Amino acid sequence: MNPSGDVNKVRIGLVGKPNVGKSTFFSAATLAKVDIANYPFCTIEPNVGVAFVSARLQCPCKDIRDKLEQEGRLEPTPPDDPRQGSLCEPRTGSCVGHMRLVPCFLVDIAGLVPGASEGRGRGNAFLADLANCNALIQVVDAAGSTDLEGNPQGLNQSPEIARARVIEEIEFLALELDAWIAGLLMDGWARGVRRVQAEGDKGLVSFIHERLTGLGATLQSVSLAHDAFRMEQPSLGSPWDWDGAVISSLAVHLRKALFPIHIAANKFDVAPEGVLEGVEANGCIVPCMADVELGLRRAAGAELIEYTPGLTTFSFSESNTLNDAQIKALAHMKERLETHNGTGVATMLDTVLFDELEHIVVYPVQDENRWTDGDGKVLPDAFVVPSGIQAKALAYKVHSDLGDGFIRGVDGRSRRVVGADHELQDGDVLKIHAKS
Ligand SMILES: Nc1nc2c(ncn2[C@@H]2O[C@H](COP(=O)(O)OP(=O)(O)O)[C@@H](O)[C@H]2O)c(=O)[nH]1
Ligand SMILES: [Mg+2]
Repeated sequence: MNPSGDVNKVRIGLVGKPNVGKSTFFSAATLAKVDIANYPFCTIEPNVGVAFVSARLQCPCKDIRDKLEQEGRLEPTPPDDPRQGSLCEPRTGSCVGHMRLVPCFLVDIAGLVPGASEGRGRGNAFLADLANCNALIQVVDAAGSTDLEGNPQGLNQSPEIARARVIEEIEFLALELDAWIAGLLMDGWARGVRRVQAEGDKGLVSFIHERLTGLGATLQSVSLAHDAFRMEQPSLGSPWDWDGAVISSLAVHLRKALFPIHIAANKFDVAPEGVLEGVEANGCIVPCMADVELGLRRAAGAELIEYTPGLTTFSFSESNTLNDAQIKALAHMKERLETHNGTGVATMLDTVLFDELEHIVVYPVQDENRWTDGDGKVLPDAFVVPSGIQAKALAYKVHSDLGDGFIRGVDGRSRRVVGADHELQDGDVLKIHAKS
């Protein structure tokens, strides 16, 4: 899959049949008391929002504070500090208690209906939306309370029925993607196999690659999928003779390589116990309660409670008096939060961004001593980038001029000079020197 829009931001798509809680998940995850003025195109596309995800490591402003305190230049954080010690000045997102929030785009992709691959519903527009994301989360109804079209089937399902529905949902999206990929391949198959005659398997792989570049296929991913397919079916003859069924099974391998689908097992608060036992996915599976997360974030926004997304509890604000209905609703949410170890919404995004996509957070600065930008702002930028990114590639993400003129980097902690191919680690602070 490949990114679009702001190439520096990860784009995560939410997909699933109707009525599973996609829009609820989207609203909860994108509801933040932060200015989104920096993301103009989010207001153009109503289904695109910014979700703030907590960096896994403490913000480097912790190092600054520790050093200043040691040198006696700064008093320890007072207990009533609203920023709980943070010293940085994030341009986007925020940082409290050295917990730095970094942005990623979230897209609410409606339109998964049976036959999407044949053009039903939003058809190709739907599939193109999927291909435009760096990662996909399929929201499923873990309670089994809806059928494939989203029609309510009642709560209190047995674990067996709910599990069967969840498996059916997961397979349903996979089948649509398989059919779509198979269709793209069959379209030019005759032309493709002619190249096999001339170039052998290599020709086939590059034909598939060309057909699927719009889906973010790389030569390497296609080649791996092709090898796995050949291993599974070693005695196939020439691609000339492959029928639709064979091409479809090749499409399955390609789909697995191109579209890992991470599962948000939503409505977990009303799901029967053990529903996810034995359920398999081509990605991670995280139990979620999107509506609880939405309720908590709204209550926190209204300053009724203090709640940090991702945590397993919250506290009531002292300053606000609650009416009986609010107390009852919040007590109910608190109980659900504590029995299920959090709502799963923040965990889901954290897992997809950092484990599945293997991204890290790095901090480019202009002054390697003070960790500031040209205006003296402390650690203004936190970039979410693929793990193993090299110094010069990061320079390009900051600004193309900085990449073109790259001379060297300086590691903010060790003050060591690093070259263009220096690989960055999570939490690194880097100064980039470039010809201007
Ligand atoms: N019990 C429960 N209901 C939920 C949860 N998340 C969403 N819902 C409800 O599911 C219904 C469908 O939600 P919506 O976000 O509109 O689904 P979409 O069609 O997939 O976008 C709404 O009535 C939500 O309140 C959840 O975690 N638990
Ligand atoms: Mg919706």
